[in-house]
Amino acid sequence: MVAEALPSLEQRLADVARDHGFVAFGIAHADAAPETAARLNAWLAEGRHGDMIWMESRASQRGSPRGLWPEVKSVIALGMSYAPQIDPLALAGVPDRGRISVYAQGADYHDVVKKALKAVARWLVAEAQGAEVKVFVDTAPVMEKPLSAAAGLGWQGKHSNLVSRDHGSWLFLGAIYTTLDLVPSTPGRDTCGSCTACQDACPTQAFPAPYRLDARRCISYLTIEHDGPIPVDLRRGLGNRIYGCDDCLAVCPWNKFADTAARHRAFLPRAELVAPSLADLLALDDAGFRQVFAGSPIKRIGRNRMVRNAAIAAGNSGDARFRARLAELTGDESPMVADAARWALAELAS
Ligand code: B12
Ligand code: SF4
Ligand code: SF4
Repeated sequence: MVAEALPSLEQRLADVARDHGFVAFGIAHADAAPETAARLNAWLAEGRHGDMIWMESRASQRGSPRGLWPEVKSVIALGMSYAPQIDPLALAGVPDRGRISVYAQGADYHDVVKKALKAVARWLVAEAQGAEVKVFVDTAPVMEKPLSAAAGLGWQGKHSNLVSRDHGSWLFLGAIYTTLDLVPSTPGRDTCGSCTACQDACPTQAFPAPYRLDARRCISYLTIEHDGPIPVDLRRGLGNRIYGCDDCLAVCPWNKFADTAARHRAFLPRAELVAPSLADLLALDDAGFRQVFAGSPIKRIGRNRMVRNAAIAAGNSGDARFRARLAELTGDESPMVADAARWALAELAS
């Protein structure tokens, strides 16, 4: 009797990843994206990372998997869907509400993706004796987008994020580095063609060229990462975006193929984060902030950045009802909140 061949390790790994909520899976050799380090270094040399000093402090480790871990042979790239069921741009015309980017309306993806990565990695270690693994999502010095493209999950679009034929712009990425020499997948192919929709949609002209982002002008950076006053010339461009921005992602034509049913249930939006009232956000103190944003990735920006962002959105609203609260905030203990409130009052007066 002929024994039936077991599916390959790579196939079983893909199946296990799917069981743990990953809808996109691929494998790349550790040296599959050799141009990445030079591109990262050029970006850093131009200062495009702004005050994200953590991007430059471990650049040699970030630039290539072997820079971080010399023994790594393969990168397993994984994607979890957070595809929205409603148009992320729908709130653009509702100025007394704040817009929170889709990725932050549900549970914190760092927790959800990390837990699933660890489960997949544990399976691999048990299955392939002697395999060593390290798991990463977002915060480690790992270039998740070019590695995912090399592993066939999609391609880096002109907005620089990974676009998938099946899931559009809406994948969280994670990676498992391993000492195993796995069979690589076919790399993704750039299918942007002559489209420029993402570049044209950016409210703050944050793309000096296709595929290149100047983070210092990006609303995601300004509202989340940047701790200080937001440059005055960019404040109107924020509109009512108070945490992150989805515009360049949302206009991508490939989203029409995104399978919204593939969204991981942890990323279902929390009702209070879909269209929060600016009046409520302007009223937040530290304890109130922690209560509303517990369990959400938003919690890490703290009350001051959130109220700064809400004050700028109030200034952009044209709604005189915000004046009284903004006047109170001009005396806020946080200088950046007070500054944003003064600017907003002047905008409303004009
Ligand atoms: C720093 C960072 C940011 C910064 C800078 C973003 C950026 N584009 O670099 C800020 C705060 C602005 C940001 C914003 C967002 N981020 Co972010 N961010 C990161 C982080 C931590 C590192 C990214 C990085 O390495 N940047 C450095 C630059 C140099 O790398 P790069 O963008 O890949 O640049 C490439 C191109 O410039 C390209 N290139 C250069 N020249 C040329 C020429 C040609 C012809 C070509 C083809 C390419 C090319 O080569 C470079 C190297 O690959 C990653 C997590 C991680 N560890 O990877 C998440 C990550 C990229 N972010 C993510 C998300 C979701 C977002 C937001 C959508 C959140 C939001 N809604 O507000 C926005 C999107 C803004 C945008 N258009 O990029 C996801 C993206 C998932 C995906 N599907 O791609 C990631 C992967 C987090 C995760 N684990 O899921 N982010
Ligand atoms: S996230 Fe918004 S601000 Fe940043 S590049 Fe995209 S459209 Fe521009
Ligand atoms: S909007 Fe157009 S150019 Fe931008 S990533 Fe999507 S297909 Fe590419």
